[in-house]
Amino acid sequence: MAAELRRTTCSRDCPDACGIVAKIEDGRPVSLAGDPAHPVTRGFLCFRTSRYLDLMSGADRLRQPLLRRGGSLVPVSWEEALDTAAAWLKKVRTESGPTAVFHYRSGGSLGILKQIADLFFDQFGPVTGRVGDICSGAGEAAQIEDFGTSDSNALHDLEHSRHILLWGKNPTVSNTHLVPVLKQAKAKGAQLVLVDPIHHKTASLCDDWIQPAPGGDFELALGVARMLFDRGQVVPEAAKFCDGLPEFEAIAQSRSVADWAKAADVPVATLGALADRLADGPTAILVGWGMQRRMRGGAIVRALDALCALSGNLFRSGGGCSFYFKRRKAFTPFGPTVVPPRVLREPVLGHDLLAADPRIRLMWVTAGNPVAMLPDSTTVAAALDSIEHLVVADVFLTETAKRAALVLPVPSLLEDDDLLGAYGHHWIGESRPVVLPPPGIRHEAQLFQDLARRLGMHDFPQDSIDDLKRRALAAVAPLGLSLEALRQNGGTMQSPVSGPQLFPTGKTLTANGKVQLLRTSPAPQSESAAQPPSLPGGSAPLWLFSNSTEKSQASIWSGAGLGDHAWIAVHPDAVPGVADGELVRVASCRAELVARVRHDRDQRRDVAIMPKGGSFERGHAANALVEARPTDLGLGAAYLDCLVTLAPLQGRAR
Ligand SMILES: Nc1nc2c(c(=O)[nH]1)N[C@H]1C(S)=C(S)[C@@H](COP(=O)(O)OP(=O)(O)OC[C@H]3O[C@@H](n4cnc5c(=O)[nH]c(N)nc54)[C@H](O)[C@@H]3O)O[C@H]1N2
Ligand SMILES: Nc1nc2c(c(=O)[nH]1)N[C@H]1C(S)=C(S)[C@@H](COP(=O)(O)OP(=O)(O)OC[C@H]3O[C@@H](n4cnc5c(=O)[nH]c(N)nc54)[C@H](O)[C@@H]3O)O[C@H]1N2
Ligand code: SF4
Ligand SMILES: [Mo]
Repeated sequence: MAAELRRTTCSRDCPDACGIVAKIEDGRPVSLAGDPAHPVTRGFLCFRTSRYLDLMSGADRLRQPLLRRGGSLVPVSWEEALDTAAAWLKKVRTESGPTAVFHYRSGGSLGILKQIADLFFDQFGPVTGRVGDICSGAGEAAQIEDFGTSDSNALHDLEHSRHILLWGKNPTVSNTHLVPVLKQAKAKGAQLVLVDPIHHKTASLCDDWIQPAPGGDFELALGVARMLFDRGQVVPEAAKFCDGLPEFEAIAQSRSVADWAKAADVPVATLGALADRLADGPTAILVGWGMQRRMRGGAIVRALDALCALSGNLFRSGGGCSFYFKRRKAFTPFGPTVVPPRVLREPVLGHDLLAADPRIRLMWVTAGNPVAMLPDSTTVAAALDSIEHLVVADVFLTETAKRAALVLPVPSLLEDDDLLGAYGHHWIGESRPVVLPPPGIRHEAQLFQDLARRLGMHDFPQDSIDDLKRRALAAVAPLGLSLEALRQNGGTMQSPVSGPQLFPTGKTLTANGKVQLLRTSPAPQSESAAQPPSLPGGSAPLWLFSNSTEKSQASIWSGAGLGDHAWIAVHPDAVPGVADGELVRVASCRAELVARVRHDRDQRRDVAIMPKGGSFERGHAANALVEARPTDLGLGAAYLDCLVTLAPLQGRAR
């Protein structure tokens, strides 16, 4: 039979929302490629999704509902699974009220129809909800405070930049399809600068690489701000379009340039060079998501917003301070429709679950693996284990699903049917099943429709998937982005509600249209983390980075995975007497684990790097080490304010 090409859109929690072309032979997908016609995907996929077919047919793939019986999870029919879920939901609501139910939805799929789950729990309850955002909470809150929104100029506007500052960003790994845009900007003369305490592949793309102390970005930015003020590089109109200018200037003037530079651990000349690049605009600042996962994360992003505004780069093409592309902007939301009567904080979820009074009796997890991915995995795992009815809907049998009383299998990203916005560009995509899911799998919207019928929820939408998509596109269909138009355009169209520039009229979206500058200084970075135990023969405390890796999407690994031990990368001088490849004890104020050392001469001596998404059960999880603490703004999680010590394993086991 001839091969057929079918298109869909990647729904993973990734800025790129790629167009995927699946090659189908005899009804089976045989290979995946990037859509060459998609203006951002440009014909290639990342490591993790190009190998998705292996995952889909792998051992951990869920193929039918599982119910806990006599201690183990056994396959059951959908009838039984949904009858059970409905009975539990009813019982808990009747006996303890709807707030004894907690719905936790993470970003495993960015499909907009996943909001149906929120709508379901609003209508069933309202139940206890989640507040905060461990992913981008601090940065978004910072930008909303400063600019009234967190969104960006069009992606390809970067081609008009003279300088692009990649501030704490590693697009080679976590935003792959930005790389060709950066290369194009470079070809047009732009200079690229990376600001990152960690050396990584993206450095090789850049003209300059600044390696500040971990979390030293606030001091670095304020030192640059002071230089802008001192050298007359603040644009004269700044006083008109900013509120809080005297207060911000007072922070900048509170220390000498030399002091700021010392606190950031960079040479004074580096600050001057950055100030010059900002003054020689258009200069775009691309703010990564990593460094706002710190106690001072909000303040750091606010300082970068200020640099952009004061140097006159906010309202111009080729400029901007881009943290996020507002991926839901084009869609009419399904939820939230009510203010939840009670909330639990995502960054400290383990604690809040255990402390909830009245207690949570039923927790429903949609598209997340909190055991592996939330800080302080041990407490999260204990909290989940304490719940009477844990229901998990997922594609794979994750560490969270393994703890569940009921597991509901949902379509994989190649079987799903949904709409996607992106947080790395302004295109909208449709996902359509390129292959039918196995018979034991049900679309997540249909799952809630079936459940709603069982529970007599007459207001819950029972529309077809296509009609749900039409509802989501209701506001943009009159502007040309209807479902039909999307299909005629190969499943991808530019959002009609996002233009080339975010602030084309010189006004922000704050109440008075002005930039609201940061007015107070945060506590020093040195106060951000609890000291780890001092281990005999061990290292000094090192800042633990748990960064994205090419081969995994958070806890979902493609390819061979981590093997017996997670790796931990350090400078060869960081841990005395430990050779490359040796096993070490890694200890934080929370826990201890064993990992295999990788030496890397390009790293600072005060850092250690582990993968972001290691397994908790296998002792690979950085999150076992990370203390659960909220960021200064937006209830993000301060994942990266974690100090660890490393020491050789006793007996030198290898
Ligand atoms: N391959 C892959 N891609 C992904 C993901 C994945 O798991 N795997 N996850 C996706 C998700 S959920 C998100 S939110 C994004 C994540 O996007 P990011 O969090 O931006 O991803 P990382 O690649 O981990 O890059 C973070 C960078 O911030 C740097 N950094 C950390 N602390 C500091 C600091 O104090 N100062 C400075 N200047 N830099 C600092 C780190 O060294 C690292 O290079 O990526 C998405 N893309
Ligand atoms: N140490 C450390 N921890 C971190 C980070 C870090 O940088 N360092 N980064 C944080 C960030 S940025 C994020 S966003 C979080 C990510 O945390 P999570 O969102 O919990 O990450 P995943 O492990 O990808 O879990 C998502 C799950 O959703 C499932 N899934 C996929 N599609 C669907 C679907 O359509 N429906 C349902 N029901 N399930 C689906 C996937 O199979 C997967 O198991 O991790 C955070 N944790
Ligand atoms: S995970 Fe990201 S880069 Fe990879 S295919 Fe999906 S959208 Fe593209
Ligand atoms: Mo994220």
